[in-house]
Amino acid sequence: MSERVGDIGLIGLAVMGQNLILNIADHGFNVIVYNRTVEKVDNFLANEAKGKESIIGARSIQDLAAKLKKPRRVILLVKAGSAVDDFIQQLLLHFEAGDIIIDGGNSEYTDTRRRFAELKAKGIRYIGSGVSGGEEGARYGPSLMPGGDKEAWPFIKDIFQAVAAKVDGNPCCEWVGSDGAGHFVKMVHNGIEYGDMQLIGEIYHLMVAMGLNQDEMADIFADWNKGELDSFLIEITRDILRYKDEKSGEFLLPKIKDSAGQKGTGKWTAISALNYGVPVTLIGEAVFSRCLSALKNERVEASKILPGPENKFDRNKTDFIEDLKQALYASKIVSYAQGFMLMREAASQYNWDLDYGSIALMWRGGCIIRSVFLGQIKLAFEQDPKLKSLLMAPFFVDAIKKAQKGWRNVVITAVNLGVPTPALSTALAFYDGYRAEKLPANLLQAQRDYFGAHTYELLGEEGKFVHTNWTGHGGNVSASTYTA
Ligand code: NBP
Repeated sequence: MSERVGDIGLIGLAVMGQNLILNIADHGFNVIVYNRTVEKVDNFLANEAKGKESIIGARSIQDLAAKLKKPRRVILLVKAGSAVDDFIQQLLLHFEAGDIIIDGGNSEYTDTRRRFAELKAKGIRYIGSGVSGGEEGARYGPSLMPGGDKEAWPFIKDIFQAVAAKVDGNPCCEWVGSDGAGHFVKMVHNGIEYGDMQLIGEIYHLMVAMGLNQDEMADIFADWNKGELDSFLIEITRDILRYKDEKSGEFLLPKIKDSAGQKGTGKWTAISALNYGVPVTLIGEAVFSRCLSALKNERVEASKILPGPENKFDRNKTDFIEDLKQALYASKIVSYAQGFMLMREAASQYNWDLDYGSIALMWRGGCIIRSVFLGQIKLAFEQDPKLKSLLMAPFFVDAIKKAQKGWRNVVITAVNLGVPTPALSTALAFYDGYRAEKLPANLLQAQRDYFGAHTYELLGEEGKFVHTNWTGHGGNVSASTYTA
């Protein structure tokens, strides 16, 4: 056997890296493995990878480069940020034109765009790939969203599609688009994950307010998981609700501190939405809700001072449970519609030729937001690849038509009970705004013109900006130097 035995290299022996290596090896590829702290290579080979001849250790980047077949292919699964740049610099000392560097971490797509351009100039093919599904996904089939230098795709396609999750035999991995497209799509995926989790949290909060016990709640989630809401997050919510602490024999969930953490990808999605002017309101609310939850001490103090409504839950429980299901489903449709709007806008800015049906398929299995529902999204984009919004797809028009009565009941009830439902409510507000032929922005434009001479357009005379001297003592000069 030649010394160059490695089909692919993988740097980063933490939870994701170790599991992905085992997955790649299971599919018949030789993997050269390396880690900054080199003892972890020895530990990994002596434990998790013991007896697996296709997993080969490297003791330096030079050693790794020497063991890889050409063109060399290496995946970085290290902490996002400077660690990625550091490894790229080290790899450049030993790699040559045509070699392929893949960043599988949660890098910001702007970093990926920068690295792609820098490496392109050096002849290195760079890929930024979203990897989703956590530890379990990495081990047994993640959702993979590769983007960057398309010339590299034929060299990694077999490995990526072999290790990816499969739905009906189709791999949850396809080429996404150039430069940062893979990481952008992964970022939106994570944002949608924030949204889905927040929606489920609000439904749980309402169930508590209804006086349901945890077994009843778990049964409802188990039932919902058999229909259109069938998804990984509904499934784990059912299991979390049923889970009892071994020591006490009591439910664990109520004992967990209600203060949420976050790693940043939801925030990046909301920031991108603001930057591109796309109303991704649900993910925004999901991020802010985590921020509000983190103000635990302040909330405890406020709970003793700030009064809420006196109302008690007085609806028929069975009916309201059905309403909750409809509210969750309709809000989810809005959230995904918003996420796809954001991807469409970024695609137009960066000239990415995104295939939205294929993205839905990539998310259909292997990742945290995997669900039956994504199959319907895939179908909607297959039927009309130019679909402006998911909300306009006949299937979803019909779904919301059926769901909206229950959805509105839920938001009204939540307001009456004083239960915060920012995600369910913003989804409904977006829906009503999106379907409104007229919004009160005419008044807003008049106000802007009144105080700042920002001008406005008259209906039927679009493109012609006029200014009115509203008070009689203002000037007739309009502001052209800035917009607010
Ligand atoms: P971590 O994100 O915890 O990163 C650990 C790895 O990064 C180790 O190999 C560590 O080397 C290396 N590293 C660090 Br930390 N700082 C470094 C530096 N300055 N220079 C070089 N190497 C450095 O690992 P993970 O949880 O397996 O995640 C890997 C990537 O995948 C991340 O980008 C993460 O965001 C992403 N991701 C994670 C999940 C998940 O569920 N965990 C899911 C999807 C994506 P050392 O051993 O020498 O400290």
